[in-house]
Formats: sequence, C-alpha cells, structure tokens
Amino acid sequence: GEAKAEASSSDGEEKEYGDFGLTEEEIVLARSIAENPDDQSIQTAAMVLRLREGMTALPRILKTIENFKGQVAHIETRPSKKDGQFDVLVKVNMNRQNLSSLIRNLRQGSSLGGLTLLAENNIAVTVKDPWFPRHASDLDNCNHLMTKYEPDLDMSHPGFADKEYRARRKFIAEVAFAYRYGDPIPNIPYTETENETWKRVFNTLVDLVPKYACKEYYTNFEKLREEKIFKSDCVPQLVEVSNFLKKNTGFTLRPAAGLLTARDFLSSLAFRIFQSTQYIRHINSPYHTPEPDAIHELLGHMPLLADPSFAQFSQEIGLASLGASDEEIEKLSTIYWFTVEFGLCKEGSDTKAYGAGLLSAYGELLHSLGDTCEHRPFEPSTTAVQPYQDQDYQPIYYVANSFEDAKEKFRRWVATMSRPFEVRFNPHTETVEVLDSV
Ligand code: HBI
Ligand code: FE
Repeated sequence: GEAKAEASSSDGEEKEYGDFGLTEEEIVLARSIAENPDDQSIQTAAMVLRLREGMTALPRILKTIENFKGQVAHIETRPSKKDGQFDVLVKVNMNRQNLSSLIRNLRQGSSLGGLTLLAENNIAVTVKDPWFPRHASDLDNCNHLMTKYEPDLDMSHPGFADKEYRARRKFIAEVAFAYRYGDPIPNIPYTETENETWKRVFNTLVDLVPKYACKEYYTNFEKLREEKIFKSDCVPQLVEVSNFLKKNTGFTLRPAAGLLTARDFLSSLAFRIFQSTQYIRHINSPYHTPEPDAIHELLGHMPLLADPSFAQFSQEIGLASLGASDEEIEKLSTIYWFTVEFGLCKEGSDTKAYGAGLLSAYGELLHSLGDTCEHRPFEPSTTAVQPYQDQDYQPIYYVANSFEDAKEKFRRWVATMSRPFEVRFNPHTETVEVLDSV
C-alpha cells in the first residue's frame, strides 16, 4: 500500500520508469524485497536502468545478473530523452535473496561504470508471476480436490453408509492419484452394479437426445454409438473415448480423483486435456449426483468435446484461467457453469441443450426446456456474476446464439481481464507460451 501510494504520488512517473509503460499495479518498490529475505521462490523482477555511456555497460550488466544466478527473461532498450543515453528494461527471474544482492550491486553502480538505476528505489519488482502449468506434464500437479460431497465425509451422500461403495471409490481415486503424464489411461473393470447404473441413465437419455440436445451433441453421440464406444450395457473406458476425441479435436482425457478445484480443472482445458472422474455414482441414486462421476463426464461432456467449435471454446476458457486472479477464476467458473455445464443454445427458432449437467440428467434436461425456469441471453459480463447453487435445478439458464457467437462474446470479455500477459498454446510441444504485453 505505502509503496504504491508513493509511486503514484510522484509526478512524471512514466519518465521515471523510462517510458516502458509499467503500470502501478505491477510495481513494488525495491525495499519490499527485503521483507521476505528467506523466500526462495523465483520472482520476476523488472528493472529499469539508465546507461550513461551508450550501450557499453550492457554486457557487464548481463554478466552481473548471471553472477547472481538470475535468468534474463526479457530485455528492451530505447534511447532516453538525453542524447547518448539509453534506458534499458531488464526482466529477470531469480529468488529474492539474489535479487536484493543484485540490486545492491547495481545501485552501487561503480563496479559497472556508466550506469544508474533510475533514481533510488525505482527498481520495479513485478509480482505477477503466479505458478501455472506451462506444459501438459505440469498437470501432474493440478489435481487438488475440493472437499465437498465425498462419500466418506458427507452424511447426505448416497454412498455414506455403504462400506463397499466407499472402498471402491477409494480404489478408483488411488488409480487417478497415481496417474502421471504419459502413462496409458488405466482401464477400470466395472462391476455389474456399476454397469447397471450406467445402463439406467443411458437408456433414459437415448430417447431424449434427438429431441432436446443441440445438433452438435446429437451427431457425436450417434458417432460414439456407431463406433460402439457408447453401448447401453457397459460403462465406456476412458481410453477409448480419449482416442475418439483425439482424432476429432485433439482433446484427450486424464483420470481425476474427484471434484477438482476450479483453477486446476480449468487449467487443464488450456492444453485440450479434460480431467475426467472414473468412478460411478451410487446405484441408489442413479439419476442425480451431487458430484461429477464418469457417467456425467461421458454422457455430458464427451460428445461436445468432439465438436471443433465447442472444443475451441473450452480451450479458450482454460487459457483465460492461467495466471488469473481468484476473482477472475470465480467468474470463469461461473461462465463455465452456465455454458459448458448448463448452457442452452438457439437452433433456428428452437432452443436446445448443450450443457453437460443437462445432457447427463433427464430430470433437469426436461426442466431446463420447460416453462418453469427463466431463459436469458448469454452475455459474459452479466453471466459471470450470476450467483448459482448446485443442490437443485437451476432457476435461470443462459441461451447462446451459437458456439461461434458465444466464443466471440467470450473473447471480447476476456480482453477486459487484468492479466498483464497473453498466453498461446503450442500444440506441437503441448506448451503454453507466455507473451509479455508489458
Ligand atoms: N472437477 N473432476 C472435475 N470435473 C468437473 O467437471 C469439474 C471439476 N472441478 C470444477 C468444475 N468442474 C467446474 O464446476 C468449474 O468450477 C470450473
Ligand atoms: Fe461437468
């Protein structure tokens, strides 16, 4: 607070920072580094230096950074307003301790010659470097569960009093926790009871899909049946569905142990990876489950992830979530909720369902297209702040004109987010590239 106030109260701030356009929010004055000297985490620090004798000091600066174990992430130079001088923006990744030694060294200046840090305290440390997965293998660290509705903890869970069910859940969760990037997706030999649960849900939906699902869902649902991946008498294996998605849109699956935190769940979408649960809901409550299960993932999500336009939309929600603030994650989750989970869309003069929460539960599917709920046009800025609950049918649904339209609107809204960098997915390396827009 104090540091910021000082930065903003000084006149000609732009000049002070050498016109590199660092915004106030990104700037924490150098002394804040001293507050946490033991923090070993790598920070991104942006320093603006003024070189008084042409560029001659530059190689020595770089060498000094290297000596303090810093990695140069970005460098930008421009002529300063005084002839013969240059302003240099250098961004380095290093831990705080080394950073503060480096700054002390640079401030002394003499060891380098012909160089000033732009006035005392004008070392900007950008604190905008939250960890997020950069490669698909980093998703091995994105499997944090929410403790909600677990059969072990929640007395209202239909499996709470069923020891056998709880042991089964534990076993399948352990399979997911043991999964690492590159492993083959493990098969689960489903029990007779689990297959029976699947069959009941599947059979109720088969008749409703042609009438109530959007055409993109229906087309891929039929394809999955033709390829005998979806059959009424046994739960499909994730690996077969993953291979199907892969050839249609490049999406793949990885097993998830349960309801993941929104941040972890959304981040995987950036890599066109869907984290799918593999356990089956309790047989006593086949048509409703308070938590995601394989029936929801398979019947609800898989057909649309095979549609190119929808796959792109899903990935863009994921990309927008990387490095986003907690408030923004909340908004993205809400958008995800009212689109991917409970979305409706226009099809000519009809309204159809595309949300996975609708297409995996016939009760709410009928409710959402009946006249006891409200339909509103999908508009990211208002949809993102609409409160919702997950205990009962939704009272409000949002209607998209089309996936393309939803995507366009979503893109425009994402552009208003505060993130100071852009991300781009490189499918050849399964890497997210970060483009600094500072
Ligand atoms: N976790 N395993 C899993 N499956 C989901 O569908 C899921 C999740 N975590 C959060 C979530 N969905 C969404 O409701 C949003 O919060 C992103
Ligand atoms: Fe879902």
